[in-house]
Amino acid sequence: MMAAGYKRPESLQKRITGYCPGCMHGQVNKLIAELLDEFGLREKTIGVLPIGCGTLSMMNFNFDLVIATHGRAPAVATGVKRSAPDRFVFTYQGDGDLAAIGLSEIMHCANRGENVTVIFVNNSIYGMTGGQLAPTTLVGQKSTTTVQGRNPKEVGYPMKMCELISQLQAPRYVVRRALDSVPNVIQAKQALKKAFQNQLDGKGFSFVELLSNCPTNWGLSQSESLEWMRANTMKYFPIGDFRNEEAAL
Ligand SMILES: Cc1ncc(C[n+]2csc(CCOP(=O)(O)OP(=O)(O)O)c2C)c(N)n1
Repeated sequence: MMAAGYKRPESLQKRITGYCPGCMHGQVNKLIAELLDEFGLREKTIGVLPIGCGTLSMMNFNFDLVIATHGRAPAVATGVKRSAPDRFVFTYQGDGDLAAIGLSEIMHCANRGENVTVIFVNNSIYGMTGGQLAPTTLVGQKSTTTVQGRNPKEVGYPMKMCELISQLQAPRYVVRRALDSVPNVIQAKQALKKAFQNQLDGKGFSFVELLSNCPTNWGLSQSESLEWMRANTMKYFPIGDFRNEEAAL
């Protein structure tokens, strides 16, 4: 008899992801798909994808999707959710998409307290386009547009999106987790689960930031990139709960 092992979630297509070896986008895809299966939401879900490596998720997810490029995902998600409130609606966005091109959309969606879930994959670089500076690139971190490392005198300091969004009154759940280790991935899944449940309960806006890696553009192996995250990214962007309220404001 075969031992029971891992079963691919129905919410994932039967294919190998197109992500670079060691990139955690594939892990995030898997966590979302597992949760949609666990909640029985696959046929009720409309995911809103960004521009960036997150766009490639369209080939991995096995449920309805809209692609809203250049940071417009929170605005499109607003329209989808308001016109079809019985659908489960989430956005999936990188840091260039969400914190640069789409800064206005995310802030206003959060400020309106829309009943959607935003999943923010922060790898502190523009991954898809070849490693340019992002709003979240760390001070001193090299990118193809800051070859000497980020200099705050020229391009400002890295932006902390959880801290900014949690200053607003309406958001219900604003948390940061990291994908550097198995225990932290399990914590990330718990946070996504809570954010999904909030939407099902009609509680309003949830924002889950997941600190991630980009081995290709950081020029590191997977294990080196995870070490680098622990030594650098996670120091500047502390994991934790920035807003986690039981009662709606
Ligand atoms: C108007 C416009 N500007 C820039 C781009 C190029 N572009 C595509 S993806 C991307 C950045 C994506 O970076 P991020 O959101 O950090 O996601 P990642 O790929 O790292 O997951 C950019 C700038 C574009 N396609 N159109």
